[in-house]
Amino acid sequence: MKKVALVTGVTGQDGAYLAEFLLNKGYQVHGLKRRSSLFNTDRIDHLYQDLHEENVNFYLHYGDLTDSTNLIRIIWEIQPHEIYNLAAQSHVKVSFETPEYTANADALGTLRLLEAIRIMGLTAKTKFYQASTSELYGKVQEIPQTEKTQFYPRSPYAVAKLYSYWITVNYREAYNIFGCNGILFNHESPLRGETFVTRKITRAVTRIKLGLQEKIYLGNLDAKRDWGHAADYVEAMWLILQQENPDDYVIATGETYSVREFVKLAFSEVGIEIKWQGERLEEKGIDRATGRILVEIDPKYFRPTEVDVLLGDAAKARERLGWKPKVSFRELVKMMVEVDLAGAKKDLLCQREGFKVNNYHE
Ligand code: NDP
Ligand code: GDR
Repeated sequence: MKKVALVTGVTGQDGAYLAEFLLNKGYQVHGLKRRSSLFNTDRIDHLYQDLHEENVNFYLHYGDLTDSTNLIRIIWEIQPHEIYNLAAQSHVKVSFETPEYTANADALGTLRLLEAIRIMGLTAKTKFYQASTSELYGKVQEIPQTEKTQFYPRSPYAVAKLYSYWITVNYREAYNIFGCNGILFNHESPLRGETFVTRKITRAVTRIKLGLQEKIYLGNLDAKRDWGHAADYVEAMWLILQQENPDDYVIATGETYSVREFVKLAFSEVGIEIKWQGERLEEKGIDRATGRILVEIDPKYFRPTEVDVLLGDAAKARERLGWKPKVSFRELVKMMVEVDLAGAKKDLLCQREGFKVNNYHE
């Protein structure tokens, strides 16, 4: 009998890596995807299986975390052994602009899934993974952060995720659901959404290199993050659900770098050496060789409340799950730059052939 998994957020960065990982492990994978006016399955198109063929193991279902009856029906139909709740409005800055929707999807969405498990009598069968986040730590209470560090969320996103963290713990204690939180620190990849800072930087750097873009506008360069690779992190999600007892785990690399350091390293990957000049809003990143300004600050990218430093201690995951990250910070930056450089070269070709190319500053 194949194990059956439901992955919400399957069209996102982590959903794509996790679906592939589970298929390789022999699972039957069901993914929840939202209806959209454009195709939104780019990240998982390579996993597509024709439903008319035999031995299909990958299915997509239309759904939304704000729609209880839809979730109940899908869970009832597929009777999953494991649910990975990765769906979320996952952009911290956007959550300040859409706080109510963020709470609905990121907080109540989790409750809807847990309630579906409970009311359909699946508590003994269905294990539940909640995509919790280092954003829960928010305003720094302790460095490094462990499973025991106090939470202090600093955005509507993080507050919604705080609810999800605790409702998962509560359903574990109240109803014996095998519910677990992976408290994952930032993880990136070439599949990262273009408006998160790492991908925004690697895209811009490669486009600047090829003359497709003049400069990049960023917000807070001082913010420090513990950045790992998404493929390593989805393995941790799976390991968390394979343990004898449900528990919560920090997943992190144990290294932290500033946004400024990320920018410098990404530029150096394409042979450009950046020097910094000026302070705060006036700070600029200048090409040492040509004197051109390549990085400027735009206050619109600052957040009303910021998370200054994240640095995780994944000792518990190391000891109990046998998990450790494989990809280093340098390798991650290099890999993201390489993939974006290939994309930028394609765009350059299109431009030369007369197609329009967009510049992204978001
Ligand atoms: P993405 O933003 O790349 O993906 C989010 C996914 O959720 C997409 O598939 C999106 O669909 C879907 N989604 C959004 N809203 C809804 C909704 N209302 N109903 C159903 N689906 C919805 O995020 P990541 O893959 O980076 O992250 C996965 C999860 O892990 C998220 O919950 C995130 O908050 C959390 N997390 C991420 C970390 C990271 O560093 N990446 C760190 C810690 C936690 P669509 O494609 O249609 O937009
Ligand atoms: P984060 O990721 O908020 O940590 O949330 P993001 O990449 O958006 O920001 C990281 C840091 O960079 C600073 N920053 C900018 N950020 C963006 N997006 N754009 C900019 O131009 C810019 N300039 C500076 C930010 O202020 C911040 O300090 C991610 C998401 O994946 C969450 O879903 C997840 O929970 C956490 O990581 C862990």
